[in-house]
Amino acid sequence: MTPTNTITERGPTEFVWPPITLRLPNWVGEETGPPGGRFPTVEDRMALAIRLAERSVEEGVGAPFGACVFEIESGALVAPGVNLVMRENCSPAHGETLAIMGAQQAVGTFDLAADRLPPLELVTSAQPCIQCFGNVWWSGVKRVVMAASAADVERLTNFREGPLPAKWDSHLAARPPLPPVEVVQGILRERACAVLRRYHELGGFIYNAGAGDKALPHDEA
Ligand code: AZG
Ligand code: ZN
Repeated sequence: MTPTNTITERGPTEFVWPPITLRLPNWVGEETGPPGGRFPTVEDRMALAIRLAERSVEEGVGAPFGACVFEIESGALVAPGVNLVMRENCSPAHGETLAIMGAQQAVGTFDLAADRLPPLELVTSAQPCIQCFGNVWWSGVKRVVMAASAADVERLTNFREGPLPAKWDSHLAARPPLPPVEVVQGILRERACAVLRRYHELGGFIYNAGAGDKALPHDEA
């Protein structure tokens, strides 16, 4: 296997591995406006997350998922995310995970529940998958707002969302000694499902990493 990245040589035995960088496409800023922009209602916030998913499909960037972290009270946008798995060759680069990572960089801490911060939420066009469930768990967001369910995603696209706990939302809602994460489901669900359906109709690739050369387009996945 030939590595695609270059290793910087420092000496005969010492090397620095290349940085790991994930860059959101420029059009994300066109959709979001600058950091701190206000999105007063939960529907306003979800409309943005879904628009990011929709634009991902239009731009052919990848999977139809968008998410954003907001301040719950003010509705100020902290960070957006879109799915960059294929574009960045990075299986963890789901929309929700990118939004959480971006928010942590924006506020300068790994803990989005830090005392100095206002309560923050993740607003996502689709229910967090098994990976993003874990990332939500460890992020410090106080609320998750979602549109399409994991069942919608699997039914409409054939993306596989992994074996989530049956009561995933109850696990978030009560998790002593950590504070609860409120879960709000079904906001603008039909609009999010329409984007998932569109991706399927356009023959969007269903990567489901782990399938190796058997990774197949949606109808055969
Ligand atoms: C996915 N599900 C969600 N919710 N978000 C992503 O970015 C995904 N990628 N694959 N399944
Ligand atoms: Zn995910």
